[in-house]
Amino acid sequence: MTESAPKAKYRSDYQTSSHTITDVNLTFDLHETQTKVTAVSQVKQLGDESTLVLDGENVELINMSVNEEAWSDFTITETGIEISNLPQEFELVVENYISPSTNTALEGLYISDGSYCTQCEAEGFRRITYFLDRPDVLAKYTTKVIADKTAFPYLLSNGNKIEQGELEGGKHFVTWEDPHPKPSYLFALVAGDFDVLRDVFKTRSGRDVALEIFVDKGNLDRANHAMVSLINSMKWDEQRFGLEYDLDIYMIVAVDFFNMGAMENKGLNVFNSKFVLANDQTATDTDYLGIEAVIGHEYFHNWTGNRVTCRDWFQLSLKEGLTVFRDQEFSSDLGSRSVNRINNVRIIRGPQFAEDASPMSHPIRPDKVIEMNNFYTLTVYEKGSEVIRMMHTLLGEDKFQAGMRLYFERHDGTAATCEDFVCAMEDTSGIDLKQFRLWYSQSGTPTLTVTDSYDESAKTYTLKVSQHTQSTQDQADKQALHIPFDVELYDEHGNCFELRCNGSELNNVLNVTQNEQEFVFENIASKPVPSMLREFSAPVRLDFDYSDEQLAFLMINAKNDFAKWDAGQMLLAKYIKSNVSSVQSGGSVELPSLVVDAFRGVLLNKDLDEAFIAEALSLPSFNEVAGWYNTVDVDAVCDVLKGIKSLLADALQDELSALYQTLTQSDYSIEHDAIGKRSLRNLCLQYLVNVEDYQHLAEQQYRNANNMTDTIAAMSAANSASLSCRQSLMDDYSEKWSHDGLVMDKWFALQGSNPASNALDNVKHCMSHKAFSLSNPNRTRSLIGSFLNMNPRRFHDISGEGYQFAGEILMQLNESNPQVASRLIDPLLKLKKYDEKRQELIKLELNKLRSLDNLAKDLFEKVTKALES
Ligand code: B3K
Ligand code: ZN
Repeated sequence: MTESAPKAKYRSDYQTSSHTITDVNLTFDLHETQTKVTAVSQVKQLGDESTLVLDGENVELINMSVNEEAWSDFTITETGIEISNLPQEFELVVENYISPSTNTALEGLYISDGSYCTQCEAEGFRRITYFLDRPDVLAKYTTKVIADKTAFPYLLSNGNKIEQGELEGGKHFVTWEDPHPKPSYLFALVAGDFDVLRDVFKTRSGRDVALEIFVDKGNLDRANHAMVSLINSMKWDEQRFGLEYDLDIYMIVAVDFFNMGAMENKGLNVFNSKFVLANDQTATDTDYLGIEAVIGHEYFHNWTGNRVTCRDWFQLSLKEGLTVFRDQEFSSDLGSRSVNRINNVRIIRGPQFAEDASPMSHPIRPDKVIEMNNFYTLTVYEKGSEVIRMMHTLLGEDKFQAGMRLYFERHDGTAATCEDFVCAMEDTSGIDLKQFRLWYSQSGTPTLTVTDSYDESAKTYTLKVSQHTQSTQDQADKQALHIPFDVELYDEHGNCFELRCNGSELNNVLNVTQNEQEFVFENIASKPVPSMLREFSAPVRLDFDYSDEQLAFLMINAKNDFAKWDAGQMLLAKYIKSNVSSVQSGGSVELPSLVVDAFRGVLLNKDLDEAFIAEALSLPSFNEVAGWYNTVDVDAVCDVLKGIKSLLADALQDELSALYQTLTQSDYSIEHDAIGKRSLRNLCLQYLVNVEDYQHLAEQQYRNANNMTDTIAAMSAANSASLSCRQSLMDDYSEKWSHDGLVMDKWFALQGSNPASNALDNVKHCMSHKAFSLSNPNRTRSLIGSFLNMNPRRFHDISGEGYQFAGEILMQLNESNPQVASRLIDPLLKLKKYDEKRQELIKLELNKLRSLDNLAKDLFEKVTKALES
């Protein structure tokens, strides 16, 4: 960077706004390169400062007036405009131009496949007009949109439609009014031609809400599941949280060019089409479940995010952690609680723990930010949700819901802080959360180290628990946290002991609050097997020296599925680690029969759900395993994971193949039971293709599949086992779907994760596929993202070619779409995890980026942190 380095903002520097805007009246005259925006704002000075500093980026000012008088007392700065000599209260009119068609960053107003749409969170509204673009300024919006009537029959914005009409020159207009004051990041506008799926939802108080889902022409047959999910979300929020929708209309628009998943704009959600469009021929079961979760998430934001919003962006987890918790509960109430929990825990133990250990480590409420978009992270979202979940564990459902009610009573219609939320929980429950608050300010992953001892004569069993959080790049000193530690003790018959601990009754959850603590359980008749950190009661690593027999025992006897699964994962972890050491010293991969038999037992257990069995038989990902090591040996870990899979496949082939046959379903349905059967059957296939006799199943399944889940499972099996049929399946699919980018994303993702030695050349070649475009974030993430994140062997190839390729792509994206670039760079930030040679090669690429004279602040923030590590 030759220009001055981007400046950081600190949480501790928060100051209230000098002014507020109570009402804003916007007019958009849409034009590809010269959209005219007129903003009429009612402004009030709040303190002593009379100069008004507005944010603005890439906006071209035409005119300004104050109280109907032309105003020239202003200075345009790098970050906005400073307007001076203003009265206490006034009407400000700003007229400016913006250029949607050249907006490749997809922030502010841009064009997606011919439709206009907006993305304003976090700080995109300033790319529309000069404004107080901060979440604690809440205004009432009225928005008039003008555009050509034929090309853009639908003109949408937040709230209710209050007027529409024809204009000269083939144009028309629609005016929207949103009665709920909101921050600028929740503003939205859409203009285009769509097919619309309509429905009505009757709220529990009897009001009718019009539901409208807008999709590209021809996609109506893919919008149904989104509508069903929306209706389920509205019902669920009424039933479980007592929260009702508050406008007469709820609109969702699906667009193809979108930087993330979706956006909760008031009354007008804009969605990445990936999280709306699905039918059995184009979407997998995972896609269906993803749509349900994201539709739910954005809907739940209406209360947790929109009605109560964030005071400043450092408080992001206030709305995101809480809303993720709500969407996880929604999915768990509608589907399988254990499978949902397993998948959420995998995210924490894999990529979230990796983020904690990376140069980007930060607490769920960050203290220092250069580019806010860089903090929409797994830590803020997923760990943020775990922090809410721990409060839920400590309080129980009833008190937690009472806390929610108090939170809304106190803060509805305002911009609040994380502290406000914790206070509401504390005040309703009477539970002291003083030490618990550290979860908001302390980064990193704590480790709980546990040892046990049994006193035969006293009939007591003691758990010694110590906690330690390693320093992170952002924070050297760590304190002891308040950790809810859920335990259960089993006797040899698999019955649970009643828990009396340190002299009082215990309802499973121990409060770990000190660096070292002892918990003595009384009346324990025989040495128990402990089940610990049940339901993953805190986002920590557990270190306990379980024997193989104890883990195999828990896999059978634990009372809940999550604990069974976790025991299986711990057993696998032991043998992944020991095999990695053995492979490193020239040995081969081996598994004792106890391990194989334990998994055979799970596979044959008729009492278990199929979906659960599939999870129990799934090995941890490379990325999760990498997190167990300071320096990861890429090839050894890949060899071991592959080796274990082959060993299990070989030993269990009869059981796997029998199950594969029995689980065949003739019709496709997205009932949870049917999804579970498919996922177990496809897991069997994934194993079986490692045994020569069964390799034909992949192609057979591909040819016979009547739904996308089975198609992709067949291709994925062929891809990961490098079967000879792989190429012909890939070609067939590409021929069938190359007109549809969204469906091709699955194909691009397989190309990215292809384990073959020529994978990088293939990936480069795929970039000229007619369905690929680097300007589309979904395509980029599918192909390039999966190569960087899901292809450890080829990406980390010691030649450095993978890193160089990443560097080149990042340079292009730095100019066109810094937000997408900044997501993509994450694997390169973890350079310290690899050997010195690889570290040097990665550094080379990071330094090239660092020396660009137009490095976007998104990348600047990450690259500098990584180079400092
Ligand atoms: N609130 C948006 C995310 C905005 C990301 C800005 N870079 C979607 C969500 O979390 O619901
Ligand atoms: Zn969210």
